[in-house]
Amino acid sequence: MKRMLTTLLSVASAGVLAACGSGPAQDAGPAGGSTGGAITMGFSQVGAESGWRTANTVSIQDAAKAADVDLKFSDANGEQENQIAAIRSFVQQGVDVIAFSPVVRTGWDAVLLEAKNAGIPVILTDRAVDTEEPDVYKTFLGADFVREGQWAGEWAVKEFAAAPAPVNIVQLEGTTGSDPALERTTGFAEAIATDPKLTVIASQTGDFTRSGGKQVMEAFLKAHPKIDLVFAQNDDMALGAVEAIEAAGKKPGQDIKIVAIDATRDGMQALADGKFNYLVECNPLLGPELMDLAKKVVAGESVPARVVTEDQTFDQQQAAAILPERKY
Ligand code: GZL
Repeated sequence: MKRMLTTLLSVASAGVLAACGSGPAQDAGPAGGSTGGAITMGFSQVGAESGWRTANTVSIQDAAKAADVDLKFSDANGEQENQIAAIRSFVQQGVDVIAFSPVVRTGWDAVLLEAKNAGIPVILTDRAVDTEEPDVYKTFLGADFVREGQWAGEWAVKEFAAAPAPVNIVQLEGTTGSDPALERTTGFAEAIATDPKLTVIASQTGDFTRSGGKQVMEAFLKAHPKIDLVFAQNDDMALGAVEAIEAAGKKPGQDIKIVAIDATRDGMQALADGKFNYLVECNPLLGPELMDLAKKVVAGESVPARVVTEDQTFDQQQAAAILPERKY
């Protein structure tokens, strides 16, 4: 089990979270609900597309309660315009701090400038943005997605070292234009480039959802008679791929190996069951650290520009031991 050195801090896993995949976490109510906490935070969440997202939402809502932060939580249902509208609403309401997980990397300059001009600090969590505007957010809290992709690729190179050429890989990409999809693709490609017999023969977005992963994998199986490995950029798409592979009469984890990123409970179960072969964790429990950063930012304290969470990896042997205590 590898553990990436934490560049700045590890994210403490806090709180008992509902098992992933148990349906979207209850919204904390429409933006505007408040309970008179020490500071008010407007949070715009991507949506409820995956087990990871559910765990992330619960972590943020639980941490806000524990930190006495009034949380105005908005679920964007995967749409950037909904996030932009929510951020504008938070500015109009005069919240103390805005935090959000940007569904895609681009298109945020105008609304981030509006928050800056209103004197409301912004924190990016989970995903980063591309912007030319200086000082439009105070810090980024989240994982190093390139490293996650590299770890998945490094495992693939080792796993297929003795295999004959070609080793055909299909890639299930996350949401098009999102930070994790772009960077995990980069990291994985860099790692497998060390062994030319490993080739990505097909790559398509499954939008980080189980149904998306299943649909894309069904098409890949029809188009490609020899697939040796699936690299799925999250567990949910990998679990959808398992359904497609089994429906095609093949054994996931044996006929077609699977490496995925997130390591949520459902993914860890598939790893323990031998249907996945390797998992790279992306810790969703960002809530406690986000609240600490928010209080510092509102108090005018300086915070690091980038706060990278700790990741680790799991193989099948480790999965069975980990499962009983897995909180998400
Ligand atoms: C990663 C996060 C990704 C997860 C997916 O930090 O943005 O979005 O890997 C989720 O499961 O949908």
